[in-house]
Amino acid sequence: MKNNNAMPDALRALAPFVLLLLVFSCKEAEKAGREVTKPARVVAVPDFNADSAYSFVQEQVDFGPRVPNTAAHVAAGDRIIARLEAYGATVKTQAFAAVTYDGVTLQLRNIMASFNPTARKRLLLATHWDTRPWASKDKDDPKARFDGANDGASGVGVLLEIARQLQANKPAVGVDLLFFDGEDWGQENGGKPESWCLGSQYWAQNKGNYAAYYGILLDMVGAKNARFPYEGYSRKMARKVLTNVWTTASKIGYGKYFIPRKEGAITDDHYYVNKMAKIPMIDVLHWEPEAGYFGTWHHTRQDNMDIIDKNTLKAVGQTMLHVVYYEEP
Ligand code: AHN
Ligand code: ZN
Repeated sequence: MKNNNAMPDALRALAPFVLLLLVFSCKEAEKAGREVTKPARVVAVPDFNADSAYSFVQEQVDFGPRVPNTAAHVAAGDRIIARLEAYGATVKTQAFAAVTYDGVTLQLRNIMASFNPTARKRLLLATHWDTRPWASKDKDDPKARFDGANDGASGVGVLLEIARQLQANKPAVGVDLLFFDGEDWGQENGGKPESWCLGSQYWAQNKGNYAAYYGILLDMVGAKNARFPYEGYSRKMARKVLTNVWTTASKIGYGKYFIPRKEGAITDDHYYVNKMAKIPMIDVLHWEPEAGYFGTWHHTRQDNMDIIDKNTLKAVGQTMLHVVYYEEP
C-alpha cells in the first residue's frame, strides 16, 4: 500500500509513546502543584490619558463654581451631557427639585451615560458634579465661593476620559457613568447626614428597574499625593469590590495611592446606592487624617487647579479601566 501520509512510518510507530509521555508529564506537573489547566487571561486595557482628563477638570472649573441654581451649574451640566453624547453614550437626564437642610429649593439633574447598553452585566461608575455653595472651612472667608477642582470636577474629569476610551474600545460588559447632582449642599460639624447627597438619594429611590453588578464612586480623586483608604461603608457593604479594586491598583503599580488602611465610615453618595438601591458600591475617597479627614484644601478656596496632579488622575483612571476591561461578561 502506498504511504500518502506526511508522517513517516518510523515516527508513526513512536506516536503512542509520545502521547503517553505527555500524559505522564502533565500528571507529574499536577502532583508538583503546577498550573496545567488555565492560562492567565490577558486583556488589552486602553491607556488612560491624564492630559485629557486634566483638560476636562479644567473645563468644569472654567465654568465657575457649579453651585445649584446658578447659570454656571446649568452650563457645566450641559457640557457633561454634550461630551457624553459625542462619545457615543446613551444619555439620560433625571431632572428633579430637592429642598436643602436650610430650606432652599434646588433644581437638580442626575446624568447617566450608558455604554454597551444591551449588555446584561453592567458596572456603575459614579461621581458628583456639583460644587458646595460656600468655602465653609476657609478661615478667612467661609462664605466665599470656590472652584471645587478636586471636590467635584476631578471625578467628572476622570469619568469623561473613561467615556472617551469606552467609545474607542468596546468593553465586554456594559458600563454606566452616573453624575450625581446636589451632593455638597450639606450640613457640616455633626449636622444631619441626609443633608448631603440629595442627588444619589433621589436616584436610589427613582431608578426604576436599573441594576448593576457593582459600583464604584469617585470622590476627590485628583489631588497631589492623594491616598485612598478602606472607607468604612465600602468595607461593610461591598468588601469584594474593594478587594478587587485595591488588588488591581497595586498590581499595575498604583498601590501608593490605594492604601490598605482601614478608616471610618463617611456618608457619601455610595451609602445611598448601597442602602436604598441595593447595589454594592465602594467609595474611592481622598483621606488625610492628619489634616482632619479630608485635605487642608477641603471646602476652602485652596481647592483649585493648583492642587490637581495628573499622576493622581492617571492612577485612578487607569485602575478603573483595568477593572472594567478585565470584568468577564
Ligand atoms: C460628609 O461630610 C458626612 N459627607 C460628605 C462627603 C463629601 C463632601 N464629599 C465631598 N464633599
Ligand atoms: Zn464637598
